[in-house]
Amino acid sequence: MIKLCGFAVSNYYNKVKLALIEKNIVFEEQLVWTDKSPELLARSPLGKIPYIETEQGSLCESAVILEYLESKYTSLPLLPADPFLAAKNLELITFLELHLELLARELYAEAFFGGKVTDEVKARVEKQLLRNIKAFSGMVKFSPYIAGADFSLADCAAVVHLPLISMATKKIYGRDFLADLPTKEYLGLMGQRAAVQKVNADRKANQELMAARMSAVK
Ligand SMILES: N[C@@H](CCC(=O)N[C@@H](CS)C(=O)NCC(=O)O)C(=O)O
Repeated sequence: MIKLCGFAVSNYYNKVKLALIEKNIVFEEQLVWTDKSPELLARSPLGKIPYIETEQGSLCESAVILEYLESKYTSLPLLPADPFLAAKNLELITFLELHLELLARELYAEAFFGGKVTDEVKARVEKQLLRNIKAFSGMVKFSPYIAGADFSLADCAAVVHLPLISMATKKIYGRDFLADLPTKEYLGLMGQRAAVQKVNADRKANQELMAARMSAVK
């Protein structure tokens, strides 16, 4: 059985978890904090989560994990059958993660974890993020799913990343940089899915666990 390892506050963890649930794959979860233990580093060389355990060994990097799940579990595909359309779907995910989420991530320390981000970083992220969101806006469909008429892997990514980008930019710059996109309607629609409801409920529970763990360390 597939074991999904990591913690449910993580957007990348939840992206994989959504795909597992939507594809009706039997899996179990193992709570792993990013403590950089030798056991973790043996499975995920940079100590990042998520990773999965399979009968053949472990796999890290959520994009690779999703590709593996798509090719191994074919009965409920989350990518179009047409190779070009499948690639367009993956293009959307890569673009969102590389050019939006990874930039917004530079704000998370201050936006979510009580840390500080320098004015220099804030100014650079603002400029690049606004440019990249404009480009991203030309790629997304929201009709009603992010890549078109069908629920797909791109939705598994969008549902977990878009709210974080909105929250982080609201917190740091006082306005939601995604405000011109129909994210509210989209996330409302996604919130009707049982898989999304489960992932969100588990995230909230894990958030409390994480807060308790952090205050115990202080
Ligand atoms: N590119 C990775 C990103 C994973 C990632 O950034 N995970 C975060 C949690 S959301 C993490 O493990 N952070 C701890 C660290 O970087 O040490 C993926 O797609 O799996």
